[in-house]
Amino acid sequence: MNSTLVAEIEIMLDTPTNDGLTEHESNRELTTPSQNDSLYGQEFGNELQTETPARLNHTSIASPTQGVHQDLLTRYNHLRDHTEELVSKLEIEDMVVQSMSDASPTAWHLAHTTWFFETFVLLPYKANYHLFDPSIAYLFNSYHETLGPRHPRARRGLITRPSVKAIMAYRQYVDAHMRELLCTERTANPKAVVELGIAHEEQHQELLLMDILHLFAQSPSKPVYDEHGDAEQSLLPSKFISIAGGLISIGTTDSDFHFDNEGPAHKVWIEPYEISDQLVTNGEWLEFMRADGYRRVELWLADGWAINQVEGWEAPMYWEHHVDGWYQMTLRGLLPIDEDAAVGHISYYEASAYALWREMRLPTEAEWEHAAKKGLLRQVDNVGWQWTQSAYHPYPGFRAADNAIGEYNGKFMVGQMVLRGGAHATPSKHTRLSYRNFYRPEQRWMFSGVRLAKDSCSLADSPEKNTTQFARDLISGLSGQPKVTSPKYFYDARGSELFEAICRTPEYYPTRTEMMLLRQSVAQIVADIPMHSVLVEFGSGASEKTRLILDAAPQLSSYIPIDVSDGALSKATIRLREDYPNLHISPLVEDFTKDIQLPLSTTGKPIVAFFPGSTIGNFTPEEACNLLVLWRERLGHLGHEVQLIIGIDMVKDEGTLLAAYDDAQGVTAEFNKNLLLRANRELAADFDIDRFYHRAIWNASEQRIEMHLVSCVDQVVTIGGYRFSFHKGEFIHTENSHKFTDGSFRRLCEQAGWSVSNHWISSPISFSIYQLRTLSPSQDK
Ligand code: SAH
Ligand code: AVI
Repeated sequence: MNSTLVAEIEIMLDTPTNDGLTEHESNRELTTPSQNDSLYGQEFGNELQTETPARLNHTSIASPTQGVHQDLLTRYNHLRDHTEELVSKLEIEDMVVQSMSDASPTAWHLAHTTWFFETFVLLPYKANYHLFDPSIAYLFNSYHETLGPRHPRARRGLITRPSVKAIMAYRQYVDAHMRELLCTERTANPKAVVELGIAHEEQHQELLLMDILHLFAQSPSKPVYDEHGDAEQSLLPSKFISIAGGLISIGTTDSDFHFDNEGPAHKVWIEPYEISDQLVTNGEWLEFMRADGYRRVELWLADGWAINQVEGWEAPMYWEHHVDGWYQMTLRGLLPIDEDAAVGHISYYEASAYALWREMRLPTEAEWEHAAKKGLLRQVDNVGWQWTQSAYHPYPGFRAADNAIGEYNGKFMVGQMVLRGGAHATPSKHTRLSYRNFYRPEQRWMFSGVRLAKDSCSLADSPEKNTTQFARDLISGLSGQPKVTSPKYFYDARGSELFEAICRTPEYYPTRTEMMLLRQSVAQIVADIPMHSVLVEFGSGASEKTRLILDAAPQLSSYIPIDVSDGALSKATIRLREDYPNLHISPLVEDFTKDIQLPLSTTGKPIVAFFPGSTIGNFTPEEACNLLVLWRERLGHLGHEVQLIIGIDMVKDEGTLLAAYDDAQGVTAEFNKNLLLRANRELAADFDIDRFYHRAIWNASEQRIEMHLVSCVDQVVTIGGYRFSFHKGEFIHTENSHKFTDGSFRRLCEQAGWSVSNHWISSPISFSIYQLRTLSPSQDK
């Protein structure tokens, strides 16, 4: 496999003990004759020369206490066992054949990975270590010219001796010495190089499967490697996620093992974009084929078109057309195409043509990493590697170390494209969100798929297409009398931060009161939650209240926070994933008033919906009723049982209410005005926020607090080419916050078809939590 398999290890050497022993293997010699035969699957720098251990200086990998490396030993054992498990499914005859020059025989992988440990760990670190066989380096050293003569890559399939049996004996010999080394107290610490060796062999585990698949695909008998092997995952309906542009940071800041090409972390400017949460499917690819995508020159990059012509591409690699339709060679043998599975074995050129045909594009690696770190993507690293439209180049600030490793990286950072994620064949825990895999654009024997992206429709770019929902809603809301806006637009990243700041003001009692009530009553609240329930939260924000539920209800198996604020959602998701590693968290950036599709994995599981904060109060009674009906119908159809735990703010004295919505520090005022600033930022509007002031009033007849933004003067505001005039004193009605009595809330529930099964009220009476139930579909006649 190709990723720069060079950890941030600085190995400074002036007197190598084994002169010239370096490794650099390429798995990707070019297949087209016009291109030179430089190999680009970099696995290890040619500069990683063995040396006296005392000279090893590991810069970015924390040194453990020297001595017995129990953790490393366990990982080493697991690694080596796993490789042998992978090859146990093969016959000896499968192991020596090389099906193309990019691929290597299994026996070669087995020996080469072993040679790596022998050369870079045992020789420098193990006293009195004797080479198993001095001729091995010539055969199984992968790459470097500087090492002197080596066996040509394209002729690895001609190596029948050492036999597979002898190679296995070589593995055992090296394993025995490695185990001894890792169990021995030492002064020099081999951890960094062993880590590298582990990552190196993990890459070969995937390569081995790629190469076996290629080999088996050539065979008329279409052998099955593993009939129970990793199935291509079936997909849920995919959707595009909108992500705000701005200055973001990518690259690793991790002190754990990583390759040097993953850093340094640096800033990247991205424009607003949309990215699919899932990969393109075989079914979608078939549509491209039916639309003659492979024959339409206008969709293809020039170099891609040339290869397409020469090789006569008409489908992804490993697809075969039979009388009854398309089949695909897989590790499970030749199978009919599964239209719901992700398409694989796609070259960059095909991916790019497909994206163009869909009038989209591939994501840049910055866009990919940003979305993945926010936790917004599915099929991140367990289905297929995903092409990005980013060329593989050094990150800004990347400096080749002044040893040969650094030199090696620099020289391979050209002519290849970055893939992100990971594949079903990638060993688990091998990849990271900062991991940069890379291949040449024409290659397709790896497990490579496609994730689409597109530019967000910008109002400034296309004034006639006011396509963003915010623009449409704002323009329509300001066109009526009185002028209104939806409170859901408060919550961009800044708005969500301001809401959290409101919750900390002394005047805003609801959050504190509800938290206290939850703490007091949580045992009762969660008492009826069945095993393996799914917690679905509407308007989850920072998910702080949720933690009380999660802590008290370990029987919850998954959590689906839903929020329009992707900023708040992604921050909360990252923190929750750290704190609740066993909980399956699937965030959804959605408007919960819409008909949201929950992941199919929730089907049949008991659903517990959570709607705290009295956010229901931000809807008019009619809207609130519609919302409760929608959830009853939708959630009721998915789960056997549904309950809704909902927080309700109660009617109380006007002074307390007004103070809560007009706090002395002005945080609520800033929250309210942020709506105008958001319109300026996202829609190129020209609100002068100093010409509006925040107002909160108690509307006694409707039993609600209203928030307004009042115009201080006569003025005209422009939004995306539309002009809105305000006269002095005219206001935008930005939010309602309805307050309830026990009676008014119970009536609402009844109207919406929910029954109250329990409720808890704060003392003094200020805030309530209700547990509502609906009948399961089977009971619901
Ligand atoms: N549940 C949290 C946050 C309440 S603030 C708490 O109780 O403290 C309201 C949250 O609902 C915000 O995070 C906001 O972004 C989200 N929200 C408001 N309207 C929404 C809508 N229509 N769809 C999805 N999320 C919405
Ligand atoms: C989210 N929602 C319930 C809050 C409320 O109290 O209506 C929003 C808010 N508006 C101003 N302060 C807080």
